[in-house]
Amino acid sequence: MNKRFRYTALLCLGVMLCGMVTPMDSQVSAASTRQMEKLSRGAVAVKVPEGVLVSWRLLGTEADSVSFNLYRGTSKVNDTPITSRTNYLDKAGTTSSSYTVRAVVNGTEQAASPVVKVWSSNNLDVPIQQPAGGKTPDNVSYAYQANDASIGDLDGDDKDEIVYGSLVVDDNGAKLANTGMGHGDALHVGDLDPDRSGYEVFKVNEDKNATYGAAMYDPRNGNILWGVNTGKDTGRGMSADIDPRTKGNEQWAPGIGLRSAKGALVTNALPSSINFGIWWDGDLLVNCWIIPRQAKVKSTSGTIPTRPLPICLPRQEPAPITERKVHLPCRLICSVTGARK
Ligand SMILES: [Ca+2]
Ligand SMILES: [Ca+2]
Ligand SMILES: [Ca+2]
Ligand SMILES: [Ca+2]
Repeated sequence: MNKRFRYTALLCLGVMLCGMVTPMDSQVSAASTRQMEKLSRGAVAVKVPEGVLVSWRLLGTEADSVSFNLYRGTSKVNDTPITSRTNYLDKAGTTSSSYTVRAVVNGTEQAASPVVKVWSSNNLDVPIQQPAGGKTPDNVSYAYQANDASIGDLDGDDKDEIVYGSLVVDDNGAKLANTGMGHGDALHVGDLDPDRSGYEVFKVNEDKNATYGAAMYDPRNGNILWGVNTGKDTGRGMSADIDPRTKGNEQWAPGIGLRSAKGALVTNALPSSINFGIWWDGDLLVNCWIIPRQAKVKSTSGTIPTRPLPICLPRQEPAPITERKVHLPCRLICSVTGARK
């Protein structure tokens, strides 16, 4: 059951936060020494054509063996405890329904979560506060943008480092690493290669003279793990686990094809989107987000392709790339109301 996928309803939040998708691993180890935020069950109920989809968090402190009961008012919705996911489609739900979730541990139902009502809209705006700019000590002007940086504990010392372009800044403000390859329009930080300890960064580079138009590197020291020379401004790049045939994330960008976490060429056929990924359909593979729709990553038949094929499906209704740029939904897609495991 530890392979089960638990997720909340997709919430494409209108947060203009970040130009870099940062699929950090949200799994929390109970043994971690990092301070854990005390989170509620985080239930969310949204109206869908088939009823009401209710989703909730699996807490980082909960065992894989936990199951759940879902209540609409005082009526239990599910026949047997929900064991395979943290969401449930209540076909009898309406916009006036309200829900609670109860964990079941060793056959005993736990306390009910706070009551939640069905959202009046299936999206949630999260406004941000942009700090004012200023001058550095050496009198250089600066301003903040919400897409400036990604963060994570990259060196394992339980403090967060900052990834800013090719630079990695240690938690004390000192340089931790720098690939020296300058600016890029997209980077991804996470455990992209589970065979290597720690996190990896996959980044595309704008400088056509950069050694690599796209490269994966170790953020602890800037060492390039693999890269592809494209000889051009490589303005788009994605990293997500979209193909179960190769372990860990796949990486793709114009001019590099689809690459495994080790940099091996999987196929030259690029997925139909190089913008965003999202866990959408309840399994462990990431789906590509294409405006105004999301496309399944896997074969629509549910079987694993036996030969290299474009992985993101469907590819019909292609939008001109300029249109896709204009219609990017937001700068960051993430689960802020739930958790996956
Ligand atoms: Ca750290
Ligand atoms: Ca550090
Ligand atoms: Ca790794
Ligand atoms: Ca994979």
